[in-house]
Amino acid sequence: MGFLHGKRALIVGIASQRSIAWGIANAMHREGAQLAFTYQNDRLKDRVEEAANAFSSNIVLPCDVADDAQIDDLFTALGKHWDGFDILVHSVGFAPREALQGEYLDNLTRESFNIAHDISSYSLAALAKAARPLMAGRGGSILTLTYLGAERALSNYNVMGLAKASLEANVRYLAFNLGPEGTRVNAISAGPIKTLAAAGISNFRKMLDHVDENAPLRRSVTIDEVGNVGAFLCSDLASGVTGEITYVDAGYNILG
Ligand code: 0WD
Repeated sequence: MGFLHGKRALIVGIASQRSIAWGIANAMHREGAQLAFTYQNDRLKDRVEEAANAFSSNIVLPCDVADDAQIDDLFTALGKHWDGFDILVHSVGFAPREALQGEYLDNLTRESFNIAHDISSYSLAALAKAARPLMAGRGGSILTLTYLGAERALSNYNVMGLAKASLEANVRYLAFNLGPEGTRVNAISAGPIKTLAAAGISNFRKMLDHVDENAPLRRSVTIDEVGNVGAFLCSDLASGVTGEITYVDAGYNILG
């Protein structure tokens, strides 16, 4: 029996089979969790239905996390399938493409700042708040995805680095707030992986090559490696862990 047997998990953020959320869903399914999925818009609906089929789920619901009404509708609809659930995976990030190239100040605008923070950080708290009635008191777990650019100034990551720093603070404040009702909140800081979101970052290939050559393991990581740690963090095996940022990056973050 898998270590997530009997758990119900909502996966937000699958855009393709290369998505980190796909790797997480795969590991959680393998460990026995029942899964539900959301899709951002009609363009992604087929892809997400494909994921649901692959992971034996028939719960596929729309949710653009920029829209409060869609967030409310999501949990009303989910509540019709499940009277409660245990795991919320937030694998969502976005900043306007022009903000993810060149020097930080060159392409920074109030609008790109607001969008990056809204979609990449606020949405975690918005989902946690709306999910609360269905998650409270079950020993549940919330997981999000961050990146080293939250802590270090990295080329091209720019305003997304600020949004990820906000996301990491959000993890700590949510952990503090939701701990008394038994819900844990953690993040994985993943090394670079070639996904659709990564393709929006200028010179992403160069970052990936640098990790392949210099990380202690002399390679980058896979979505399955991130998925395995995500499944562990959301399981009862990690029942004492909350408010943490766990690196799954082949050790790259320890380099000076
Ligand atoms: O190297 C990487 N790929 C890393 C990614 C390293 C470290 C962290 N991350 C983070 C990302 O910042 C993000 O938070 O992991 C998370 C997942 O990213 P991913 O798996 O790399 O990217 P992708 O497969 O593109 O999934 C992100 C998805 C979106 O995809 P597109 O490509 O369509 O933007 O986030 C979803 C969307 O499906 N998304 C939204 N979902 C609902 N509402 C929204 C939205 N408004 N915006 C984006």
